[in-house]
Amino acid sequence: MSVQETLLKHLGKGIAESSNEELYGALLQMVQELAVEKEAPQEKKKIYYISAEFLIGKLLSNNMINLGIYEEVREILASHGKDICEIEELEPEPSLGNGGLGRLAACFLDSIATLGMCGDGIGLNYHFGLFKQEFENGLQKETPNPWIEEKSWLIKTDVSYPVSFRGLTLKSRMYDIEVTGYENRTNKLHLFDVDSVDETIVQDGISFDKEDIAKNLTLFLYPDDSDDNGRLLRIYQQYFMVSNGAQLILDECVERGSNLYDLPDYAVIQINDTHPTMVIPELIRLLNARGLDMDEAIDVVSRTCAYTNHTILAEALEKWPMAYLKKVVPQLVPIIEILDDKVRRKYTVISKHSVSRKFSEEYSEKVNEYSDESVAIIDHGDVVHMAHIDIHYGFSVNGVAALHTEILKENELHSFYRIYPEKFNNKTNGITFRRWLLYCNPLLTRLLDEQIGTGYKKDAKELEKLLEFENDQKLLASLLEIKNENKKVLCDYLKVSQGIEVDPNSIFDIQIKRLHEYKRQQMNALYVIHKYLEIKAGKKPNTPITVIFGAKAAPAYVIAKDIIHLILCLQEIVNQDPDVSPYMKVVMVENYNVSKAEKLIPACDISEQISLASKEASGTGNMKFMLNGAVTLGTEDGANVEIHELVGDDNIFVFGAESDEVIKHYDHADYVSRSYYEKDPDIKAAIDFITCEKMLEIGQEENLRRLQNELLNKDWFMTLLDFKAYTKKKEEALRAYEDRTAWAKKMLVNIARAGYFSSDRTIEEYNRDIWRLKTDAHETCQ
Ligand code: DL6
Repeated sequence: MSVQETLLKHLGKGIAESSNEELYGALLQMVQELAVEKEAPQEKKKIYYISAEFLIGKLLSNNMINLGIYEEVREILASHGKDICEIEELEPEPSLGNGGLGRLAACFLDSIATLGMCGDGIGLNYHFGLFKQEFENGLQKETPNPWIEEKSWLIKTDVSYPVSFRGLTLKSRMYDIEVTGYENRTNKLHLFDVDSVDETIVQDGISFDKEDIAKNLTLFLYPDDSDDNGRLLRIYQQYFMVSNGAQLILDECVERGSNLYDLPDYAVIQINDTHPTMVIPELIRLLNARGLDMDEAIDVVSRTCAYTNHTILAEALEKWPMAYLKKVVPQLVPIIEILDDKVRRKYTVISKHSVSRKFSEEYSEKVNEYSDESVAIIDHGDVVHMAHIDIHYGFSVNGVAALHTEILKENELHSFYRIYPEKFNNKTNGITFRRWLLYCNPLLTRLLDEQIGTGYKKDAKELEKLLEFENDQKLLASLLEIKNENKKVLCDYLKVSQGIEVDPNSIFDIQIKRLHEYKRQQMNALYVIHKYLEIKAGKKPNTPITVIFGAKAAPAYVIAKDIIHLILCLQEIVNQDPDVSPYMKVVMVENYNVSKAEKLIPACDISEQISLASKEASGTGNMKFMLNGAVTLGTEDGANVEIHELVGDDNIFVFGAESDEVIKHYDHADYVSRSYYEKDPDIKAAIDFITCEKMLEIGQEENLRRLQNELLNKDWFMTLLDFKAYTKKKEEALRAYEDRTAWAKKMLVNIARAGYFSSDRTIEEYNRDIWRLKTDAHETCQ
């Protein structure tokens, strides 16, 4: 049956006579049907990617691209007077993630299927995704973000497991979302839920009864954990996810022929950050219940699980008080105690008894450093360090960019690295080019197809063919034209969605990411103030600049919300000042999410990647911008370092303290932000402005003073350390933009060198070094 016939079958009437809602429903059904047809036989060994977040974004167009029918459908619709973009707008975005970590998981599922690997995702079916952000009186307001409609991608299955908590057993329900690879097989994302969840208990924004677990378990992604009940709820969620995952994995492996002793031949479980860490003790518990003795179970699980670390921020490395675990999952407590005991006994042995004298002398220093405490699972305060379970009882530990992995090895996880050097490896993150080029930038895709052929869609390194055209004036002009077109589209969108008018001929400088002090949106905001003061003083830029932000702040993160308030105040002051607005505009995009990123990234000239060096594990936005021809303005942090190496000094703007210097400042506790304020008049002027009369007229004094005070007296992420270098480099970038041909060359080099950051490359590396699935000579199940 042709695509048109299939569509008509689901529609039950003519295309022209159908509403966009009807067309959306029919397309969804058609795509699901085609995806199911691409389900492939299960292989003997399978990768299970377990994650609290899968930031999948809208699926309709992405799936149609992967199924190879997007263009055809677009044309069929157009021939009946229907616009595919309007239909896409109807799809609610599943915001089942917070940021890079969740989006990475979604890109990885796409690549696993695209590379023909047998692998599924395991997560939770949150009824409300990450909150919807609204701006009210210059402040962020959070409201629920529902995404599940009658017609949805979720397929209800019969799979259900009992999950027991202390005094409560719930029966789960598994829902599946089909994950179709680009011109390849369909895998699944399994999302677990409970039928008793009740959306009506949510009141007054995003508050609800945190103790009614049967009703609230899968209501929200990352429920507020600023109180005990919120923290307990997170443990309930995590255990629910891993217990279901573990039961599913064991059942599937047995079905494929495993006798459980040989589990590592049938499954590899990639633990995405520490939220799913309890899968380790849970699998041990289940294997023990199914007849393996404790040592055998621990050995089997240790050869099946691998861990990815996504952060070095101490506060983001999860630790749960034993008392909480006892309250929620007492059945795991004895197992965690055994795991801890084994580590402690081993370390006493290694460090004090069973090593030769020579070894002990050579390592006497290290022995001290290997204090039982630093690598222990349960510390003396009776707190469980989740990452320590992963490292001791997983067979692989990876960081997500070269610099990040080095920092893990040499600093944050150094004690572990000395024990298990063979476990540590790097897997630099990647992004799926299907969504972040083919879908979001059709103009650039078409140009690439014409210029270098379509091979890059399967082998991203082929983008390098573009380098041959570095001096091709026609191509360079086309790159500029496409950027300009994309900027115009964004301008229209900003006008319609937020009523903000922006000049498409201005330089689009964009910082979109979670709001966190280490990412330093506050430094960019201080730049806006600095520039505002310069323009007021008569120093006008040749080309106007539009500074665009998009970010959500965690509801309980006070300073992050203050930074949003500062940006919103600046948006008002700058855009309404007739002396300044012709030269600079500020835009804070409301409710930044994947769909908005898809509109913003193709329109960007300067990509702001300005985290404090050593703090951003990788970043993936930096890769998306580069692929779409934006030039990075960034610190030597995360994957920026690799971008720098790939594009060379001429095609990136790098500034600021490097990670070694930053780490020294932390070690010596010698960074004093106030001294920068006192020494430098520009810094002083920018900081003082935060609470100037004009600001206090439109802003909330409490928020502005608190932020100013934080920057002056704490500034944990060293904004003022890098501020001067940042403004200087930004001016250099703005000047460089004036030479349009030279800028177009920078764009070209960035696009051409982005191939390395395809998530297909990342997944090939995971498979080569960690998962070891057979991708060509398939081994089938028994
Ligand atoms: O690895 C994906 C993504 C990285 O690109 C970001 O640099 C990193 O911040 C993020 N990590 C997290 C975990 N917690 N924190 N903070 O979201 O992972």
